[in-house]
Amino acid sequence: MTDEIDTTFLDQDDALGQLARRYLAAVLTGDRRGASRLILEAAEQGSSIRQLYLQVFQPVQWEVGRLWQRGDINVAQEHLCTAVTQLVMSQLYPLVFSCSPSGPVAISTSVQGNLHQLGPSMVADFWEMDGWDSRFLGGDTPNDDLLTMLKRTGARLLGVSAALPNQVEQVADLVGAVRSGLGTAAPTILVGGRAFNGDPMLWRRIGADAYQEHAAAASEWAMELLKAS
Ligand code: B12
Repeated sequence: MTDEIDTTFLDQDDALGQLARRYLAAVLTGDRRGASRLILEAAEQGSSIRQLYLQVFQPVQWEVGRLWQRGDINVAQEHLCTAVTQLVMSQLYPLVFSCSPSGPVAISTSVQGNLHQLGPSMVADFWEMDGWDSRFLGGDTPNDDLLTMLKRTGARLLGVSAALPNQVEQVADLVGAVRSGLGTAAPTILVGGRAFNGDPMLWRRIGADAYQEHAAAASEWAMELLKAS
């Protein structure tokens, strides 16, 4: 019997699947320049940001987690891969910022206690490319300070990420604080991340407005919100 730990996330057999395997190999041998070059060349040759994020960076990061869980790589190697991916994503920002935002403010963050940043940063970048005036706050944002920022910016959309089951309670607290602190001015609250993925109704029980599984779904869902407003 195989379970998640024995099944690679890098099983796609097309050009992007091959790129993902080469990118991971470059990072694991410490070749940051090579890893960066692979992605920038793919972007030049027409791969979109959405493809590179969801078909290269995301499965590579998941694979890194699997390799770590198996004991095949250590935390230093995971840190290197994550740091390179964050670096290369930032090299793609001229493309992410190629259109001026015309929509309302959308904020994406990891909930207080959650140190995992890449998922909500991808969500923020997709929203930016969709025309939202998007802000990514990083990981472990204190609930009180987030509330202050929501008030100051008049954000219409808040995306909150939780990676581990024990972070869901923090999201519930945040949802409660946003609703009681902002009343009718509260933004629409979308939740996501690994902690929500196993239970598609969990978002409802903690009082959020919606849940989406990945950045592409979060983007499509938020487009509908924009159209409806
Ligand atoms: C990198 C990493 C870290 C780094 C993060 C650094 C950083 N700057 O981000 C560090 C070292 C801090 C870390 C710490 C820990 N980690 Co960690 N980590 C990872 C790893 C390898 C990759 C995460 C990542 O970048 N994923 C890539 C992104 C793109 O994928 P994603 O997060 O799933 O996001 C997508 C969707 O989920 C969704 N989404 C995410 N957020 C949101 C938000 C909204 C609003 C929406 C709509 C959608 C959405 O859209 C995203 C894009 O499509 C994962 C493996 C994995 N499977 O993810 C483990 C993993 C999540 N970590 C794990 C663990 C156990 C830990 C620690 C507890 C380890 C420890 N003993 O200390 C700590 C906990 C820290 C904390 N308090 O949060 C486990 C969790 C297992 C579980 N029980 O669920 C994993 C799965 C590894 C594993 N295979 O066992 N980790």
